[in-house]
Amino acid sequence: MKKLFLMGRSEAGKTSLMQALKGEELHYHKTQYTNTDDIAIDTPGEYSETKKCGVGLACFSFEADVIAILCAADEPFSLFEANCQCFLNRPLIGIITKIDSPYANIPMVSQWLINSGCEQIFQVNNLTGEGIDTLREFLDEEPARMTLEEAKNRQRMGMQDWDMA
Ligand SMILES: Nc1nc2c(ncn2[C@@H]2O[C@H](COP(=O)(O)OP(=O)(O)OP(=O)(O)O)[C@@H](O)[C@H]2O)c(=O)[nH]1
Ligand SMILES: [Mg+2]
Repeated sequence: MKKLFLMGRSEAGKTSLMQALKGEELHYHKTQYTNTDDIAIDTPGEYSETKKCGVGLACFSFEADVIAILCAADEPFSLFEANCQCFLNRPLIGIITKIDSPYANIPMVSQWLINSGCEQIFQVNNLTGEGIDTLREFLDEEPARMTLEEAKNRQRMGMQDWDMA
């Protein structure tokens, strides 16, 4: 299973998504620290919201196979600028939560995530589990393993490590 790294503003639904992926009943738990000892790496929203902590996101992300920017469908603006994938050496996906919100604007949030460089976008409702299976199937695919030499060759050709050679 691919190890997922979650970043996004506080209350976006990162911890709820982890609980939904594990098939747990949702229970509120404010994330206050980051650890790698779970199916995904959950981060406090404040890391994404605070410039001084933001660099920690890049460091922690190296423990993961895939990075997700998580945005709730009813967020008023995106915290993440264009081409965020440039500071990450991992594939970047977007996850839109709270698709059930009466204020959801999925086309707008999708566009933000595309602008930020997300290769794929998933839509989920953590409360009902809608969309969770599709995300789980994607995560269940084993990440491609390669040698350092193979990775360096791809980089020399201007490719991402995970691009098909
Ligand atoms: N309607 C709806 N509510 C959701 C959904 N996902 C999460 N929530 C609610 O949003 C609130 C915040 O969820 P969390 O998962 O704690 O958010 P977080 O991103 O982990 O927040 P921090 O730990 O502060 O970074 C909780 O009350 C959840 O029940 C969703 O898909 N739909
Ligand atoms: Mg949390």
